[in-house]
Amino acid sequence: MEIFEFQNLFLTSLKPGDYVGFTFFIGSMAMMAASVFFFFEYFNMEGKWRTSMLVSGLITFIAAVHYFYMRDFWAEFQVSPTEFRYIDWILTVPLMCVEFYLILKAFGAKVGLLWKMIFYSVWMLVAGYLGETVFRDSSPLWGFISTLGYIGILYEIWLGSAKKLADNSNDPALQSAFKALAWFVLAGWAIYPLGYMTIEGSGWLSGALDPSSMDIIYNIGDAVNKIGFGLVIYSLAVASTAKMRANN
Ligand SMILES: *C/C=C(C)/C=C/C=C(C)/C=C/C1=C(C)CCCC1(C)C
Repeated sequence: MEIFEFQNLFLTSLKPGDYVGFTFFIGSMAMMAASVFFFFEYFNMEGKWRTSMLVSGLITFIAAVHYFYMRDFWAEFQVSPTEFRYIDWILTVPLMCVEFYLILKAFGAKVGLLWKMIFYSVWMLVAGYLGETVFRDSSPLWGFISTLGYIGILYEIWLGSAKKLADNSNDPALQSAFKALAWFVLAGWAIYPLGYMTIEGSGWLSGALDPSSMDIIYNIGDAVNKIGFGLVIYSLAVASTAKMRANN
């Protein structure tokens, strides 16, 4: 019995030419490796930077666990694992908002800003989920509703209060890291709507791209954004920790 289950765990098949399956497999390994890295680097940081490293590690770790499920689900059914995908996002995107809050906290960020960003994220993801599932035929409408939430987040970090806090911080290291994160949200997160537009039938790109491109696009987006975001936080933490040690 035990041997049977053990075998089952490794019987997931990855067929030649299954590029979506490949990206799920690579994604799960990349997320796992990034988590180990961020968790271990936690010990090299000072003070508040430890919390930021922990959150970076949690983001990739939550993604890694979901990627293991998504990889197997895909291998078994060759169907998008939409539920696992959105459960992952609804946990990890708010944690990315927490990263913004944590780096701005020392410069006066209030919890209200965090909740506002989380609200926009949840709005964006719930609308996207509805467009991919129950209201698939009207996916452009739900994509539009979702985009309003995305614009809310963009507004906060490019023009709104988050941007102002960064500008007023007088900390060049913080400012350049904040700018890099803001670019991830503007350019990196824009990868996701492209994947969404491949929804068969109603998606604007569904004539041009195969529906299976959706998962490849989402998987690329996740690798770029979750690991890239964490690495920006990591470099900021390294620089600030070095400064804190030099001042002591
Ligand atoms: C780690 C996961 C991340 C950073 C996921 C981000 C997801 C988005 C920015 C999704 C955005 C969408 C739209 C703006 C419109 C179409 C529907 C979505 C949900 C794909």
